[in-house]
Amino acid sequence: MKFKNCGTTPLGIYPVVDQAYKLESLYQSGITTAQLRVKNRKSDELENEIVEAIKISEKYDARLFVNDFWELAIKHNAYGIHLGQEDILIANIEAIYQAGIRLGISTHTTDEIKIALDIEPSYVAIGPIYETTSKKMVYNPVGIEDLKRWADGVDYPVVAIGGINLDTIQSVVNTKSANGIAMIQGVLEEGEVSKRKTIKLIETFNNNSK
Ligand code: 3NM
Repeated sequence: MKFKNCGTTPLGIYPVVDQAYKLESLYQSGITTAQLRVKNRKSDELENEIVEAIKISEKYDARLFVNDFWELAIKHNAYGIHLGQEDILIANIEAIYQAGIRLGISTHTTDEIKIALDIEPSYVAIGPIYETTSKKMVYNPVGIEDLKRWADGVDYPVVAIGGINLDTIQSVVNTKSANGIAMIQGVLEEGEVSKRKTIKLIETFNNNSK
């Protein structure tokens, strides 16, 4: 099938947010890729959040991936959709492809990577690189060495995720394996977007990935 690529600019620092309004200050700080990951919301609120996130992202010409809600993402012509391993079993992959929407897939093991590669996605996310408290995890952290090893076998952009923040990012950047580095807590301070942290993270990514 081969899903569309995400262009030649690396995905870079890739924040994952639960509310659309947080995108504005991220994009103002230089972020070019983000994900809207909404959990436990009523359906009308959910759709509003998705519409709002797409609108803000278009204003900044940013690459927004909608987590899970692929039907709403198709309806509102999102740039991309991000799916986990359970989601790819139930989502209509063909419909996403036909809509011309990019697709990113989460993986946590080499077996899951094989499953993702069969779908020929726009990127493959590998995680959790480090321990994370942001999501209940049944997997051990992948670590830096396996990230490198696994990414070597992946002919698509790799997104590293899980426990990456200002303290840990340098080791991930040093692998030169990550086209994108996704994070929830890393860009936040007391639950709100920290422009200071975001700008530092972008600098660290850019200084080392040239
Ligand atoms: N997915 P933080 S880890 C949403 O490994 C998510 O698939 C992961 O949050 C995976 O940056 C994760 O705060 C949480 O650790 C990432």
